[in-house]
Amino acid sequence: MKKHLIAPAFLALASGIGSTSVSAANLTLYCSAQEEWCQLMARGFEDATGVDVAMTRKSSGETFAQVKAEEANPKGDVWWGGTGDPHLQAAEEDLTEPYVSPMREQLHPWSIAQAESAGDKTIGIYSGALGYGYNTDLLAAEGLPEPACWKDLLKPEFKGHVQMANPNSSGTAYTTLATMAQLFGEDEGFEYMKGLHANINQYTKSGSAPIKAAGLGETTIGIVFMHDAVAQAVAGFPVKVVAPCEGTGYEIGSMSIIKGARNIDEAKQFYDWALSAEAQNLALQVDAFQVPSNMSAETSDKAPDLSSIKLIDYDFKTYGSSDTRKRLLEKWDNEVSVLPQ
Ligand code: S7P
Repeated sequence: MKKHLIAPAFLALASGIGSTSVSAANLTLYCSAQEEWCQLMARGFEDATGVDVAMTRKSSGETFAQVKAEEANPKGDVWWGGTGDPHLQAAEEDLTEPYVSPMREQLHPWSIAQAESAGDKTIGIYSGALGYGYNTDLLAAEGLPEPACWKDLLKPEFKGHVQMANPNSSGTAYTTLATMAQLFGEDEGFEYMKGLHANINQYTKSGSAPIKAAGLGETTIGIVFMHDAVAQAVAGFPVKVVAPCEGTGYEIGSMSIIKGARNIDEAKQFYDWALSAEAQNLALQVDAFQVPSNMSAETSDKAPDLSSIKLIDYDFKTYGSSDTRKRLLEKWDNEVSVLPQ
């Protein structure tokens, strides 16, 4: 389809008609889901519309920081994917644009609730529960007990065996921090993060990296969204997925149009398309096991069944607010990450 748009421009130039060329439309997409899914969404939109997409993949916290840094001179048009908290913070800080898509009636209530809580500056595109996964071969080889709860990860025998991302760069890791603050209360939640720190072998930049490392046998346990752990098991790695016994937090993966988007028409076109069942079904081609927000989109039978997991009533309004997110990250930087291991 893109070729069809390029053809008139080429013919006009070749025949010397007019001084302005007909150029293909463009979209700059910032993507915070997994790389393969980001690529597929970019190419899928190009195929569906003929709009050229320049896509950059970065973690959720990193993309938030980029959008904030570019506030005076926005370069991105749409931010698709990544945990909802930094999208909510971007909405509060007026970095994103309100838009009410005609596709809204096709969406689950949790997706629309996300939009309504942010003055329509963001919307839910998928959801998924936090948990962890472990390498069954490594665990057995090390003679370690099977963990089933969050608190199991604090046991001294797991020293050096646990990996998670840095909550500043990663939405997954911020969800972990916010989950502990809600599950155990803020003080006890920070005590938990300090205890966990003693067992951490590495804080990665990307949220899904720890379970990829577990699959490869580079760490025993990775704290991630459960769907990212399922993806490793489905890919054939010896990974067991755990829904922690105390209960757990979850994400509403989100999408926002960046304020001052240079290609606002294409941004809205992408936004509407990305909410369609057809676009959301692309997830199945890349083993993305999140639950889609379009009620007619398919959920893989391998996706974690959220109705069977003990989910906390995650307070997106509070933990996605600018004050709370900044404060918790600062506290983690000052009180947790600096501790000796
Ligand atoms: O891999 C998919 C996923 O878990 O990644 C997103 C995540 O926020 C991006 O990675 P970071 O943790 O590094 O920010 C989630 O939204 C998504 O489900």
